[in-house]
Amino acid sequence: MKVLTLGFEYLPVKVGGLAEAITSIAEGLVKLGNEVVVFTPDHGRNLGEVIGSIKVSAFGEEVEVTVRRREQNGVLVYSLGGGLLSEQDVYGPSWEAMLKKTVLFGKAAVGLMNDLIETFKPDVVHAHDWHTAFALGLLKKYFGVRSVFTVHRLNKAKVPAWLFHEANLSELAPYPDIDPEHTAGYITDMVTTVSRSYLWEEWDFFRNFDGKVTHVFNGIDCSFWNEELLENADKPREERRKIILERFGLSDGKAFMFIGRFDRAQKGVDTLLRAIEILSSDPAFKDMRFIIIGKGDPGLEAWARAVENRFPENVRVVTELLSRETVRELYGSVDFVVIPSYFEPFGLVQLEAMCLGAVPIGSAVGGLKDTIIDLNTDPENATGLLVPPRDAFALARAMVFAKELDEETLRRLRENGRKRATKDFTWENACRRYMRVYEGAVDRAVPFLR
Ligand code: NHF
Repeated sequence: MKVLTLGFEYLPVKVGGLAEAITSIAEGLVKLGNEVVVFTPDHGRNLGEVIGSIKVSAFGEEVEVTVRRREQNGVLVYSLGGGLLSEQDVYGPSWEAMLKKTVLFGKAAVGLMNDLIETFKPDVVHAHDWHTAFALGLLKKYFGVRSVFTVHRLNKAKVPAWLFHEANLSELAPYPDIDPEHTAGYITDMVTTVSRSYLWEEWDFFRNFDGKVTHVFNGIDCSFWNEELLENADKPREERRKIILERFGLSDGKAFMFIGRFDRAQKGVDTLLRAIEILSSDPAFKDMRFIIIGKGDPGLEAWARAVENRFPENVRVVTELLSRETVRELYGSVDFVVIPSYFEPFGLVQLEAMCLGAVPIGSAVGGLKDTIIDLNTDPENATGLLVPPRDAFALARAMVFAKELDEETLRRLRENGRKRATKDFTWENACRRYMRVYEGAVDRAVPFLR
């Protein structure tokens, strides 16, 4: 098939997990014999060779859009620059500027399609997340192509209707404030999201498109997250743990790690900090070590530092950016990775951990619930532990329980986890399912069959 992919992030441009997902899907589709073309804003990166330009009128002026093209692992990537499309901050510098960027991207996408249509007529347009809503609407309007809209994370924000007028999509904006991800879902042929549990957790949104909604799990590429590539691959795991803890100035103990954004809306570092405070009065605490990696909200950073200062023998907070190799070394050395998210459409950390034999302890939400098999529910196939979200006491209890697990159980959890990450959640599986979605030959989320 000929697939046109639309996305605001495409590697090497990366803000979060979105870049990894869109790129892996595009490349995976190529491996399965599809022709894949990507349209993405250039975000001031100047990637690829300039092949032409398009004049677009938007917001009362004429913008000269530069079209660059590169081939990246079999995928033809067109990046659109000029005006706000060259703004370095992918989702900035302000909400208004970003909204204008999404409109400009949509209009430029039509210009580019006009140039390509005689040589590349897509069978399907695959749009990722709401930033591509205007592009999707316009491509649908002018070229009538079948389309799929994938939600990686709901944004749940409204934008003023005049943006739709400005995008030449007045017919999609009958009210003053419009939710663009709702509009995208409304006009597209199929709507997907990245895990089954997230779909049902957000059914209030997805029910609006009942009949054309399904999930496609993301995957993980274990070729990088691979134990054989560790610096100390030849040493036993306990030995590696000792070395890594020492590197962070900690003596040996059961090691728990958190890696992620310090935010108040999703990643739940506050739940972990609270759990550590609760644990500090437990006798088990003296043998527990916590490495907390991330940054973001200044209040949460200050709280994390305060916890570190209070328990310098047990807690390390790392706010500087670590190389992927260092993160790999950590996954391959610590005992547990804690993912206390309030919600998680799919999540990558738990699978990266599983690839490298770290046992995940995650909130029972979204993709975490779908990828981690809980020890208390299915001991034979378990890959980790699930705890209720936003519950510091439950997390504290789970961490003490984890600390006491015997070697044999730990070995089984690791083994199962590795298998699950490398066999069940591959990008190839994801792409095969997307191909069925493109053809409409896929099961749907049916509320009365739940
Ligand atoms: O993995 C890519 C990513 C997900 O859970 C993640 C998220 C955003 O929040 O699909 O998108």
